[in-house]
Amino acid sequence: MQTSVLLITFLAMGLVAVAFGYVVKRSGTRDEDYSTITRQGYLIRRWWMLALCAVGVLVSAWTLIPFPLQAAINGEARSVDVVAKQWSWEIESRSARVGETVRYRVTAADVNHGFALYGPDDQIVAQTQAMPGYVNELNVTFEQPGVYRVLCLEYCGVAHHAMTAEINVTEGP
Ligand SMILES: [Cu+2]
Repeated sequence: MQTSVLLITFLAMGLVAVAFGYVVKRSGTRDEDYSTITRQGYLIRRWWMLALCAVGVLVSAWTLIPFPLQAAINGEARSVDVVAKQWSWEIESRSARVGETVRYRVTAADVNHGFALYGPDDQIVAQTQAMPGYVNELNVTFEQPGVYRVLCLEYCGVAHHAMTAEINVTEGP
């Protein structure tokens, strides 16, 4: 992966250098009337700009509508208090059902921690800061059964790596 990225980078740099050299070689101090070319260029630029704006608006709308942090709550969410402290998690309930929405109310007892929830496939599902004096609410709708892991995502001292917990998600009503 790293090697491919390096090769692609060098290739792209080479292409830019060739294009640059070509332009420098072709440039001169000839006096010519460029007005038709300029007019054409401005026309292309205007339409290109409008097309890019349209694409930008469409892509933004398409990707922001299912905004992951504001996952819609279908019906009731169950509140679960979470307190982070050096170096463990105090989680009111360590189980949930598939399809259930849990509202984790996350705070910290000492220093800043990071509450991160990883799914059974080790992909991050949701995360929020755990801060003393604040309660951050994180709505999570569990979509697949299995063992979810809570890891601390904010370096909080020598045993930061040991700040883990498990949440069991099971199928059923
Ligand atoms: Cu921590």
